Amino acid sequence: MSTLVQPRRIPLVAWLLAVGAATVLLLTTALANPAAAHGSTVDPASRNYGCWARWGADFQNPAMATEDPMCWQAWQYNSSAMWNWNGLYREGVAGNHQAAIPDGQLCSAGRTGDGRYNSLDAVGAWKTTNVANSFRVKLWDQASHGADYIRVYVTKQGFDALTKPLAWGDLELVGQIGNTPASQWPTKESQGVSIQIPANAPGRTGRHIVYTIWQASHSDQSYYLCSDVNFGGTTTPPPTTPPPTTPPPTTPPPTTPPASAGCSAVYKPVGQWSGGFQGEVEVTAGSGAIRGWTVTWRWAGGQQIISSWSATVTTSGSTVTARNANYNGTLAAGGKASFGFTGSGAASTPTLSCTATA
Ligand SMILES: [Cu+2]
Repeated sequence: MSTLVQPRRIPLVAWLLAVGAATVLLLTTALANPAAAHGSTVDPASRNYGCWARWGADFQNPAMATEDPMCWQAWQYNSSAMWNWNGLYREGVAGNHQAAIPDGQLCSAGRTGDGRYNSLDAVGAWKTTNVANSFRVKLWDQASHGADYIRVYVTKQGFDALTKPLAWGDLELVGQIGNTPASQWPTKESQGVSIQIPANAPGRTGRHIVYTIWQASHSDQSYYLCSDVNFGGTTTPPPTTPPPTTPPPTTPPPTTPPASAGCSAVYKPVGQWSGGFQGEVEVTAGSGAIRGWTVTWRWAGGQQIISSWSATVTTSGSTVTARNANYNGTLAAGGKASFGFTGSGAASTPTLSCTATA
């Protein structure tokens, strides 16, 4: 920017007043918009956060063109997508993410920000982070917005991220958290806070895309973040897993049959959108401990399960059977477990029945 030069024809006092007014205006604008920092997924890194972290200090190095060509094209297209790695959001979506963002534009949040992030939709060999099938997504919230919810999706096995633009139909929900104010995010960062969302994507191998939707608790601000991962990679060890549980010492068989080892199940609608919906089922053990549970119901309107988590869900005709996952079948008397799913068709509240294994 050129240095300020007093224009000749304007009297000095008028000029000073004009500059003063402009300064006040700038300050007012800055104060009205304090959340200049926002956030992103940093591990596995979002596309633009990763390009910024790897090359921000050396972004004109031509070696990037061969060593990291997807980042190179992104830097060439618009470097502000990297400098503003924390600003990949839309406002006013009102939860209708699929309506707001066309297929093929998921990684740019529907070409948000006047197209600043369009290069992130490019299909190709983005650098990946190695992850295990059970992994965590770390989200850094620089502005301490907190979250109404965070949803983590992974592409289905068979999706080819090297040749196919990402579409909503390629994704399965594999992890999520609900309303979590920033004060409850566990890690204080140099700026803001961070949280790790557990995700479980069984059956995945090789290259995939993790897609994270962060609904910030800050007006209606929704972040859409593509992270490229490699399942089963070997350069980083999988996250620490608890040691295998040894069977408990032999206990004498109970002399009386356990008290009514039943269970009950309650359906909770989570959300719905055009042509689909998401639900959660809470299972509660009866007055006795149980070692497993099965929840069944029938759809009345031709609904189909699209994806599910924390239970093994099978469908036969209109009948759905959900069995506990291996980690949430054992419940103490009155203990609770829950599982979730997304479905296609009209949202409805099914009548559930629950049977327990004592
Ligand atoms: Cu923000």
